[in-house]
Amino acid sequence: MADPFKPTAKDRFTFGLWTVGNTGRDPFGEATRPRWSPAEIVDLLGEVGGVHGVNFHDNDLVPIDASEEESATIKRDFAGALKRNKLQVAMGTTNLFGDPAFKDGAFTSNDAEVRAYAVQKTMRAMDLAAEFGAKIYVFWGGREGAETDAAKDPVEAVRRFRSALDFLCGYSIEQGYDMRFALEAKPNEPRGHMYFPTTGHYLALINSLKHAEMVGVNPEVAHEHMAGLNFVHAVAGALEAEKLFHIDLNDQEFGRYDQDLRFGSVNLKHAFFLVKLLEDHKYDGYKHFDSHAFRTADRDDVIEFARGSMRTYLLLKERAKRWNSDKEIKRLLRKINKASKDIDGLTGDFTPARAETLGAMEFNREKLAARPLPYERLDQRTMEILMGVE
Ligand code: GLT
Ligand code: MN
Ligand code: MN
Repeated sequence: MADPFKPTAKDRFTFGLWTVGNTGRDPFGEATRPRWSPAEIVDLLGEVGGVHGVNFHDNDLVPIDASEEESATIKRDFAGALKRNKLQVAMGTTNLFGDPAFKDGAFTSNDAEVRAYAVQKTMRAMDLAAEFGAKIYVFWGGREGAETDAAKDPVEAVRRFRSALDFLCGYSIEQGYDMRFALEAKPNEPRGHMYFPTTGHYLALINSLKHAEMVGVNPEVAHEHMAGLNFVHAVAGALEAEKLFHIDLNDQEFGRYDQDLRFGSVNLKHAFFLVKLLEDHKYDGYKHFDSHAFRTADRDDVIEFARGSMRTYLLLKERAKRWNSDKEIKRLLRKINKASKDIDGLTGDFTPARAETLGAMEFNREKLAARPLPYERLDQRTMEILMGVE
C-alpha cells in the first residue's frame, strides 16, 4: 500500500536555504556541518522528496560581497538545481540583520543613511526573488528593536518601519512583481526587545499602511511561544482577518531562546490544534519549516529532519480528520454549542428596536450557570485520538 503520509508538491511544504543549510554554529561553538552551496541544498531537498519549494534571503543565495561574475555563476547553478529537482522558489526575504551596518536596526535605524541602504538592499533582494518567481516576500525585522529605550523614541521607530514598507509596496507595484508581503514578529533575540513583538502588533500596523491589501503576516510557532502566547490563537486572528499570507512551522519550549526545533517535536497538542485550524479553514498558502536539525545531525540526519517535519504535519492532518469525524467528539460538540438564530439575530446588527427587545428579556442566571460543559471528557477524547486510540 502507498504510504499515506508521503508528502507531494501539492502539500506546499517549503524549506529555506538557511534552515536545511544550517551549519550548527551557535553562540558557544563552531559549525558542526559543512557549508553547502545553494545548489547542493536544493539537491538535498530533491533527495528528501515531496518538497514544493525553497526560500531564501538575498545573501543565502548571493553573498553580500559577491562580484557580478560570482553572482551570475551562483544563480546559474541554483537555477539548474531547481530544474533538475523540480522545485520552485516560493518566498524571498532580505537579510537586514547580519551585516554590522544594521547593528542598530535597518528600517528603524537612527541613521538616515542606514535606513536608505536597508530599503535599497530590499529593493535589490526583491529583484532577485522576482527573478526566481517568488510571489511572497517576508519581512522579519531581525534588528528592529532596542536594548535601551534611551536610544530612540519607539513611536518614531514604528513610523520609520511603516514608511519603509509603504515605499517597498510602491516599488513592487511599479515593477509589476505582484508580490504579497508577510510580516514576521518575534518578541526578542537578537535585540533585547523588538518593536513588533507579536503577530497581533503587525496585524494592527497593517491597517495603517498605504497598500494594506498586499500586506499580511508570517507567524512563527517558536516566536509566539517564546512570548508565552498561544500560537493557535495568533494564527486564528490572522486567518479571520484574511491576513495569513505565509506561516513558519517549527517548535519551541516555552520561555526559552529561539530554538527552531523540528515541527511538532515539543508541543504535540499545540501542533495538532494548529494543523486542525489550518486544515479546517482551508489555508492554502505555503507551509514553511523554519527550523533546523539538531547540531549533532550529519547530512543523512538533516534529511531525516526534513522528512520528519512534513510527515508530522501529514500525520496530524490525518488525526484532525479523525477528530472531526469522531462520533463522541461530535456528540460532545452538539451538547456544548447552544445556538439560536433568534437570539444571535438580536445581538447582530444594532437597531433601537432590537435593543429594546433585548433590554426586556429575562435571563435565569442559575439555569445558565447550571448547564453542563463536559470539557474534561472532550479533552481526554482529544488526547486519546492524538495517541492513536480508536
Ligand atoms: C531567521 C529568523 C527566522 C526568519 C528568517 C527570515 S531569518 O532565521 O530566525 O525566524 O523567518 O528572515
Ligand atoms: Mn525562529
Ligand atoms: Mn521565521
